[in-house]
Amino acid sequence: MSESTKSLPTQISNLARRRWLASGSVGVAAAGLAGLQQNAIAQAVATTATASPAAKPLPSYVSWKDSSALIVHSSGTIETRRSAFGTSVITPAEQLYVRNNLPAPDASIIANRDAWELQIEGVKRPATLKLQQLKRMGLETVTAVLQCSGNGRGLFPSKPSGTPWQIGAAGCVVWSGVPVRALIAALGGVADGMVYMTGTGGEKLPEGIDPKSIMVERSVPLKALDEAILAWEMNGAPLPLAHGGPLRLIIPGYAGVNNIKYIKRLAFTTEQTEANIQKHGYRISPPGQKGDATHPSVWEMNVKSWINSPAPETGDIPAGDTLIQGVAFGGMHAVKTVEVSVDGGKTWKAARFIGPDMGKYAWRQFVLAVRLDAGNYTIACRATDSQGQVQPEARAENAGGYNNNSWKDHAMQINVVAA
Ligand SMILES: Nc1nc2c(c(=O)[nH]1)N[C@H]1C(S)=C(S)[C@@H](COP(=O)(O)O)O[C@H]1N2
Ligand SMILES: [Mo]
Repeated sequence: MSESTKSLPTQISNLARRRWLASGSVGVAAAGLAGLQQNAIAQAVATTATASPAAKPLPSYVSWKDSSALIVHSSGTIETRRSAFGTSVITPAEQLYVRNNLPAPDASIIANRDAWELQIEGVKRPATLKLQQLKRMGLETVTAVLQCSGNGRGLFPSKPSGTPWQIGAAGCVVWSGVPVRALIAALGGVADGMVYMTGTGGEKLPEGIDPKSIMVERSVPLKALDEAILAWEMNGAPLPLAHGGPLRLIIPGYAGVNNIKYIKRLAFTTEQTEANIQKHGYRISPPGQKGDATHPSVWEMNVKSWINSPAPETGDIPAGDTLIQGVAFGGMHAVKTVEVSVDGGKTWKAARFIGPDMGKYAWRQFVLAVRLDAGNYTIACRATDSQGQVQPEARAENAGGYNNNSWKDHAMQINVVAA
C-alpha cells in the first residue's frame, strides 16, 4: 500500500515511528559497534530519561492519553502520577502507564484486528490461529494489577540503572479474552515434557543485530497457564496498540514484563527462552552482579501498597480531618488487610477497603480517616495478603532495582499547616 492511500493519522504515526526507530536504532547500532553488553541495548532504546521528565510531551503513539495524569520519562517509559489514580479501582486507559522495551509496532497491526495471527507451538496439534478464531474458543474476564517489576526502583538509594519509577508504573485493569487453557484443550493439550510457557512480542526487529539481544520474549513456569488469558479487550474497549493490541498475553499476578504485548507466538517449551530479556534481564541478582540464569527471574509479584493521597506533591495539607487513601494488592493472593501509620511505622491503624472487590488479582482501594494537627508526619501503609504475608519494612536489595515493596521506602513526609 502506498503512503498516499493511507489515512492521515496512519501517515502521521508512521512518520513518528520512523523518527523514533531512527533515534532508537542509532543507539542500537552504536552499542553494537562498540561491543557493549547486549542487555544495555534495549535500555538504550527505551530509557533516555532526562533531567526534567515532567516537561516532556507525550510521544505520538500515545497522544490520545491524558498528559496531565502522566510523567513521561522517555518515549517508552511513561508513569501515572500519584494524584491521578482516583478512587474507582480501575485505571482508565488514558491514565495507564506504558513501558515499551522496543518501539511499538506500526498502528497498521490494529487496522484489521481479527486477522492478527498467533502461532501456537509445544502443543499436541501446533497451529497458527487468527484472532477471529480465538474469539470463538472461549471467553474470560479478569481484573488484574499490571505492574512493571521496576516500579519503585526510584526509591532504591543505590540508584540502579533503568527508569527511576516511583509508584506509577502500575494500574488495575479489566482484561477480556480467551483462557490459554481453552486454547490448549482445542489443540490436544500441552506436548509431553514441557516446563515453560513462552510468549513472543510482535515487534519488528531492526536488522543486523542478533534478535535474541533485543527481542521481547519471556518464559514463565507452565503452571502460569492455568490463569493466563489472551486478551483483546481492556476496560471494555478494544485493546489499544500501546497496551499490546490486537492481542496480549495476561498472566494475572505476574510482573508486567511477562505480559507480552502484540503476542505473535505462544510456545510450550522445555527450556526458558535464550532471549537476553529472559537470560540476563529481569533477574533478582545481588547488587553489583550482572543477572544470569542462576538468579531468580521476575515472575510472581509480591504484596504491596502505597498512599496516593495526601501526597507532598499536592502541597501543604490543612490541619483537621484528613482521609488517607491508597491502593493495596497481594500479587498472587488476595490482599486481606492494610494498615496505615502517621508516625513513620511506630503505630498502625487498620484502614477500610472501599469500592468493589474485583478478585484476588485486582487491587483494593483503602481509606483511613485521621485528625492531624499542624506539624510534619511520616505517613506509611502496610498490606497483608490472605496467606498472612506482610509487606516488609525493607526492600530486598538487588542490582536491577526490581520488586520494591518496602513500606518504609514508600512512606512519605507530609506537612500539615494550621487551617
Ligand atoms: N511485546 C512487548 N511486550 C511487553 C513489553 C514490550 O516492550 N514489548 N514490555 C513489558 C513490560 S517491561 C511491561 S512493564 C509491560 C507494560 O505494559 P503496558 O505498556 O501496557 O503498561 O509490558 C510488557 N510486555
Ligand atoms: Mo516492566
